[in-house]
Amino acid sequence: MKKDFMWGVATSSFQIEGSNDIDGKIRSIWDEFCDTPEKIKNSDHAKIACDHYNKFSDDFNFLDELGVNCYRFSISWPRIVKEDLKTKNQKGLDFYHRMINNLLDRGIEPFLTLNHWDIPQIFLEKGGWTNRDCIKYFLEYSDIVSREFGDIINYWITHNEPWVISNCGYKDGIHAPGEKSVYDSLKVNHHLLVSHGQAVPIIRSNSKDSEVGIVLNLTPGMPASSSSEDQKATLLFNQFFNDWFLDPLYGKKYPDEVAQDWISNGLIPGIDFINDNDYDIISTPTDFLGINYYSRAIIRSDSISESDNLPIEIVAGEKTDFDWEVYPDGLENLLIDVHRRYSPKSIYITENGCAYDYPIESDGDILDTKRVEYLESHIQACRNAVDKGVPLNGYMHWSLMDNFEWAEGYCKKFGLIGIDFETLKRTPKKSFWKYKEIINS
Ligand code: IFM
Repeated sequence: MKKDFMWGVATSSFQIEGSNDIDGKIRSIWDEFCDTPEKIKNSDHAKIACDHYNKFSDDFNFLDELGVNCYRFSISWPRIVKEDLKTKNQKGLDFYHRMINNLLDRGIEPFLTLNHWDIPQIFLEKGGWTNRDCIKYFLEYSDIVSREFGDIINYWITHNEPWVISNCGYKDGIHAPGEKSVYDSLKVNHHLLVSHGQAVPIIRSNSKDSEVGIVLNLTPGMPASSSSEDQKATLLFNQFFNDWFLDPLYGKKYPDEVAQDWISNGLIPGIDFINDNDYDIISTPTDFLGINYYSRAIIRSDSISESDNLPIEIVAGEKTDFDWEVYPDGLENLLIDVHRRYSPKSIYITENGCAYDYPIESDGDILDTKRVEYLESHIQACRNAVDKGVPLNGYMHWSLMDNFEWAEGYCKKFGLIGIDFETLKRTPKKSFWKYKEIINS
């Protein structure tokens, strides 16, 4: 890897900070969702989470120990504005000043994400992402944050995983705000992408010489067999999951086949929410693409019966606690494919990780051997892609520590550091020491 390769870990505000109602923070859609019965496993909530709000400096000692040179985090929008979504809440901004300065003092480069899902409840009440008029509030927020931190932040991310925001939040209803409409989810996608394109020049003008990008969760689909039905289903899956975002961000239109499929199945009346200039706005050039990679998807068509289809040729290998297959080759191939088809100037793996729950041994260790294997094999996949010419400039593991995994509460553990959520004691796992060794070598 290059000498200046970015090695880091990633987190997000709502998942780790806690202190959800102090220092002037207004309510977020995730506070609301957690308070709604039966939305979160075990009725978990994030009022304390990892208490990172109070413990960030101790947590950053672990970054020093690891030897990372970057750290990806997100700003909580509801912390830094008042109910009018225009007036700054200085106490919230001051928290992030303390945090960022703490990182900079350690020589660690902060990657700042503006939207990692915990948006103000009042934004939703004004219409939220389904209402095009609400884009202006996100731009206002982007302006406030980039003015405030423009001279100290060099890496900006507009949105994290628009696919998850729209599909889990507006189509499947399993994330806040819990809506279930295919049409609305597509509108949300579109407005997220337009707001991204409009935020880029605002951030650039407030933060000269910085790099600005967006983060997509990409999951390559592969046909379960060579039948034409499985091939067709795979094409539609890839257009829905990956190309729906990559195509417009890199100068094309939304992919047609999947849109026609939704229309002919009566799921949507049409794609009638695109204004004249939108494609130009969405494809505003960026400095990097952030890719979150966890797994691949093996696609089996449901348009014919199993007995009429060809036998399955690809079977998923080992799976993590989230039931996501461990498939490092998918990362190498994805990087090569994205580079070949879209040529982003620069790519960062902004998330990659696995959910495994391991107990604390009697000597105090957490021997998460499967995470160690996952880490090593996926970093090797990155290395292979770099050797094949992909402009991959960094790898950030998800996540620094176990945290609030959205609808799954605290039962899915992604951390390099284990957290006892009763005592908040931190315990670096075997994978933590392995990652340190990899970075140092
Ligand atoms: O925890 C999430 C994160 O917030 C976004 N990307 C996927 C992670 C694991 O599910």
